Amino acid sequence: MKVSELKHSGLKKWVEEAIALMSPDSAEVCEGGQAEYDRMIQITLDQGLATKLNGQKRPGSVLYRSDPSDVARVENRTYIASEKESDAGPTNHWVDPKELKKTMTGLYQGCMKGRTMYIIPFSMGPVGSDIAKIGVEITDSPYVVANMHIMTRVGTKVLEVLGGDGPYVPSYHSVGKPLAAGEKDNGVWPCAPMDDKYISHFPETREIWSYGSGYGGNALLGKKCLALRIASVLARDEGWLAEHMLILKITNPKGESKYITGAFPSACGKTNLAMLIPTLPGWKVETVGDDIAWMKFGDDGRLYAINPEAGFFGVAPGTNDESNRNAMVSASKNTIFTNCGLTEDGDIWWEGIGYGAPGKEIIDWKGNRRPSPQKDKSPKGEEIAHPNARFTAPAKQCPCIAKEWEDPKGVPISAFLFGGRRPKTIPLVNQSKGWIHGVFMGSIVGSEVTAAVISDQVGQVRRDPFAMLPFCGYHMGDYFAHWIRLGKKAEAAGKADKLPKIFFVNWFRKNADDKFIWPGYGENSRVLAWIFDRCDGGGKAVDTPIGWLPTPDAIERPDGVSEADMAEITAVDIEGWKKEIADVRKNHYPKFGDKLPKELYDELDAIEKRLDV
Ligand code: GTP
Ligand code: SPV
Ligand code: MN
Repeated sequence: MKVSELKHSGLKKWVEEAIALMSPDSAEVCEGGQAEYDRMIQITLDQGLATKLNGQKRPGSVLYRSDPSDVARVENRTYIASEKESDAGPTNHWVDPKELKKTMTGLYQGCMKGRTMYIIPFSMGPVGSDIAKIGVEITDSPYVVANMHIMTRVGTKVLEVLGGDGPYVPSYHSVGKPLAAGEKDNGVWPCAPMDDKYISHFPETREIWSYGSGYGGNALLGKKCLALRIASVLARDEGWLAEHMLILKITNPKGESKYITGAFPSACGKTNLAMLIPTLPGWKVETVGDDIAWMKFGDDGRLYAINPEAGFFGVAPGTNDESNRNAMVSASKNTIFTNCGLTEDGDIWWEGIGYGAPGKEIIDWKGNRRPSPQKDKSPKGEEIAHPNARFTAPAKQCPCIAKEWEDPKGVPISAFLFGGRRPKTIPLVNQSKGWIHGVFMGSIVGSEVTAAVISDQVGQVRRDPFAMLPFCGYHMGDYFAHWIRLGKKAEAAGKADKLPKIFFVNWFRKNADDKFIWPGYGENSRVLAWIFDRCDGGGKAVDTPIGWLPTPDAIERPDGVSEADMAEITAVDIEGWKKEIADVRKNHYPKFGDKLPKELYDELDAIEKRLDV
């Protein structure tokens, strides 16, 4: 569709201004649909940026290799440009919005020369539903258009909902690599140097400006930029929650179902938990969402969650038929792979895929020919697939997608899980003593930094409150207060018992040999079953200084976990917790100054006292 055919006058004007600024060779409005998707893929095939995979093995699928500087989110180049620095808070990078817009306008000047501008109308959430939000992304990357087709709902149907004057989040994106006359990408992933990359958010005006990266959350602006950073600000203002959470449906052997959400930092197990195949007989898990949950209160006082996305942008390495068969099936066709290995028979390969690569040679994510790995692991630093290699797959291809996954009403949540990668101290599962204690737990989440972010901290434990450290669009202290306020409101309405119960989980405890003690994946169903029962007032538990822990026999031990192991991961490590609490008091909470809600300091005092036995 032509820009001149746009019926929304504000949108048309905004697009025309962008064209004048960015000087693309041509511009088109995306209409959605298979033909458009196929055309986008074909353009990148013609540019040598994509490889078509073997149609027998991976029908309708392609592989891309990105630039080695452009392989994950760039937190150091991500900005919350609120009017006041104090509104961005201590955990966000801030630049004065006027200054940032000036710098970025300079970068955007002529940035699409030699390229086509695509205008993507997209809906986060089912098109037309009350809870959905509309964005319009302008991009010069057909790779982004194709990914947005899978991850969001795109096209004319969104414009229809927008009508002549509906609200939308205007979102600029450019890879930041204009082409000279006659120049082509010629197989080289276009992006700008690190110091020119900007992932910027203007929370007051609800705008997103992204420049210089073509990868994942930096470029697919519906995901982290809109559905978390901008939406978290909307949620604060309007009394709801926009969270970095998976949503799962769990059904017990009696056929009773509950919905649970879980916030774990990037690459800490949300997709895997959302799709798990229980090892516990008679239990069933189905997927509603694997990364983001938007939750609003219903008239009954319960929190209802929707998944604003339409696809999975999942971590490839470590995914196999044993660990996550549902993800393997989801990505078995019509899937975009990025930074995986390419086998001789035209299929993808990654570390932990469960088998060695066929044939003599494989092409690694950098495009180099290497001997085919016989086993499914490679030495660190010499990986065939980048550790943050990803698959983009339609949610509807997931064999365990819950039938209610697109229900605009959302699903009523019974429990929130918080968690992270913690090799020590944090037990397998711990139930909060109440809402505020649960908010306290969320506020102190710590996790080893993973390859999902470009950072020199990878592998080190950092605090990542509510798994929202890189995604909260405002002051994190105000965010804690927002959570406390919601609990108090429910209490005042006599509906505190309708709030989800809050749990802390840790699948990543290690033993003295640096091996995971808990087998994880499908075996996590044992912990989910305990949580399910706790929500109904069952499940054997002991009251401890840090919360309610399962008795050593409450959770049946999986194979390979000894009685001593189980005792270790369900006990309170008093000394470890004292250090944890001291660290929160000294290094974590003071960051938030007087915005740190008093209730959380009270919790800190109380837990410290309880530990002092
Ligand atoms: P993002 O998409 O970055 O937000 O990540 P995510 O939270 O969805 O993480 P994901 O489920 O993709 O898992 C990331 C990595 O952790 C993969 O390599 C998994 O194999 C591994 N993983 C997931 N669940 C478990 C578990 O229960 N135990 C262990 N040991 N590893 C796990
Ligand atoms: C994450 O990093 O939490 C992701 C991947 O889900 S990205 O979309 O790149 O942010
Ligand atoms: Mn994520």
